[in-house]
Amino acid sequence: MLNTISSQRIFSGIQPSGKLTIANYLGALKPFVELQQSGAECIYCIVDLHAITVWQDPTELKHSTRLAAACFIASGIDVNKSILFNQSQVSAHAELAWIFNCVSRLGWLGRMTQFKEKAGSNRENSSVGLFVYPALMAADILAYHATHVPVGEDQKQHLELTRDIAIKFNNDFGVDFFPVIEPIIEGVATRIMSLRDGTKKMSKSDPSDLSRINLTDDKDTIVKKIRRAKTDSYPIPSHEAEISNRPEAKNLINLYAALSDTTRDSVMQQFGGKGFSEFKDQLAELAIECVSPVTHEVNRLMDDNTELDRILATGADKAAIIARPIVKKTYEIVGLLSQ
Ligand code: ATP
Ligand code: LTN
Repeated sequence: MLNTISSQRIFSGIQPSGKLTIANYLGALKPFVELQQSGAECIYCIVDLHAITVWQDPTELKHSTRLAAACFIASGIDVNKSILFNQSQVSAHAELAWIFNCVSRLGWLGRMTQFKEKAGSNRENSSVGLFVYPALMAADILAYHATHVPVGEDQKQHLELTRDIAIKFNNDFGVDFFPVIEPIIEGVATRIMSLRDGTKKMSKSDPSDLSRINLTDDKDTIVKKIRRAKTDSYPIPSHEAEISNRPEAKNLINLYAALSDTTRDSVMQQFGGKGFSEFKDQLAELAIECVSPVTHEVNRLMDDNTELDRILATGADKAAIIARPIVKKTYEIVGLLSQ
């Protein structure tokens, strides 16, 4: 897939809702870099407007936004090849989101599992922004007429909604204006699970720091977190058939496969029948090998906020040049008078 899409426009986003994790790296940043290297036009966005759909401390939000930018660059995003910026600096996102709020149906948004999970039992008290989150996400993508969107498995439903919004807009107004996007969800790392609970996805906003490996964790912390990762009392499975009701074992095997660029099968061939202790030590080594160079570069970049802010502002200027005429044309199609 990756080498057949060099003439397409890629868009994706990551929320600055905490410190980026190894799941964000394997499920998003690593494929983002591969796409950049394939020669596709790539636009990557730190989606701060999405982050504030749940409470964010203002000082921490600024820090997390710069930290996310540093993680993109440290992972290999070259700001001279790809556009990197934060969402709130390009007003096209919020403007188009309003139009899409008027195109989306309440029923569509009410079916979104991310909303149900994040709102939990306290739905009445969740923000309206959290409910219309997917319409803003559609605006992010369609403001650039992006064609392909690399994401982890958890975003599949939101991308289907983006397709529905594009189709409904085009039908309602009798135009062929917004593209029907293609998701890119590939590889073994599209759904890395929590280290504390193999049925929950690893997430940067999980209250437990032990549930994840952050891209800023040092070596000792990584070793500690992997040693403490939940497992069961059986040996490591040897076949796919033995893995289905063992979510924690499956997750660690997946993580190992993703970090060593191999398949689950070959990991099971190597470790099947053994205990978890030696496996965990080797897994920790692989995780350190992956995370350490990124951490080192992130720390260097975070010493210079002015430079990070300059990079994001330059990216926002480039992004706005693409998005502005698309929003202008959308207004015209809808019948809004504008200059
Ligand atoms: P939050 O906890 O604040 O919801 P998150 O850690 O789930 O955040 P996002 O910013 O929502 O991360 O997602 C950024 C990208 O990382 C998306 O493409 C998403 O699909 C991917 N991603 C997030 N979690 C995982 C995971 N556990 N495994 C693989 N990919 C993931
Ligand atoms: N909803 C996504 C983040 C996100 C995104 C996007 C991803 C916001 N806008 C546009 C791809 C394209 C998430 O929670 N991971």
